[in-house]
Amino acid sequence: MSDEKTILLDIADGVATITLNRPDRLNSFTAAMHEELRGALAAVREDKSVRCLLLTGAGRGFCAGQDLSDRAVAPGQEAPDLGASIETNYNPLVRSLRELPMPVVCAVNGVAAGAGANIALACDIVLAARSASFIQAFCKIGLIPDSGGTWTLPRLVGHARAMGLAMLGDKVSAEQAEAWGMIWKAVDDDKLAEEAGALARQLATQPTHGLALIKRALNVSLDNDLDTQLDLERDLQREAGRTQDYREGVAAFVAKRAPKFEGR
Ligand code: T3D
Repeated sequence: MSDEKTILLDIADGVATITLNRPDRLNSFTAAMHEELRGALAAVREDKSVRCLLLTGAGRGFCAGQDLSDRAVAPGQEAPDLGASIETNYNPLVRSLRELPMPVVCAVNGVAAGAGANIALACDIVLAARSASFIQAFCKIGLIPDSGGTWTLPRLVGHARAMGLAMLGDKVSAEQAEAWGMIWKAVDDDKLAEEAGALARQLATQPTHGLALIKRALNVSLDNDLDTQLDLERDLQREAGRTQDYREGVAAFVAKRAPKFEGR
């Protein structure tokens, strides 16, 4: 076994970049990689200098979901408890990304399959290289979309497309994903790292607390009725109105100068 890190973490200019790093297995997940990723996400949460997370993959793939090499079951052998794997690894990961109080940008550098696709789609703003693709590969091995896929997909692309993608496991190109509203933007392959980095650095200069409140409001909006959402907006706006960044934003507007947000 190699002792190379399966997760790389780099922090600079207010941006934490996490790179999935098992390129020879298309960055598919092992239990050890999940553990390293949990550690990296904890470090990101604790580092007050971090105001945006950028998630990407090393090599030609973004992530091919669960590493299937230890999932083959010999006749007579008991099947692994996939529910336990989901509970321990994938669900906490998706919750972490959704709950992280800062924008999470995903730069999908290549194929995103199985849980890899749905982890990408759990991020707040998804850019994908034009050659990248998204595959709900689960149905091809008798599984169901996990990592929030059955929740996220219908919300992004509607019931009919979600059902087709989940049952057929067809490959969706980055451009198709953009056209369907599944992701923010498809970009030329050789521009992905540059564009995603610039976007993440720009977001890291913005009112981080305010962006986290936007994320909270939008992440629950499709499950709330209008009254509930109006009440939530009132509460979150009250909180936003008490931030230093709101003061700075208004002061800068009135003084006709560029704001300098501190993220609090
Ligand atoms: O088990 C649990 O804990 C429950 C949770 C499950 C969550 C899931 O994600 S289930 C779904 C698992 N993922 C898949 O089913 C996708 C499997 N991979 C593929 O279908 C294809 O590799 C791709 C469509 C993603 C890419 O195809 P292609 O032709 O570009 O690449 P390739 O040649 O298939 O893969 C390159 C190498 O990566 C290859 O190894 P080799 O031949 O060079 O030694 C391949 O075996 C390896 N690889 C790709 N995906 C996985 C993998 N190795 C282990 N696990 C993988 N998921």
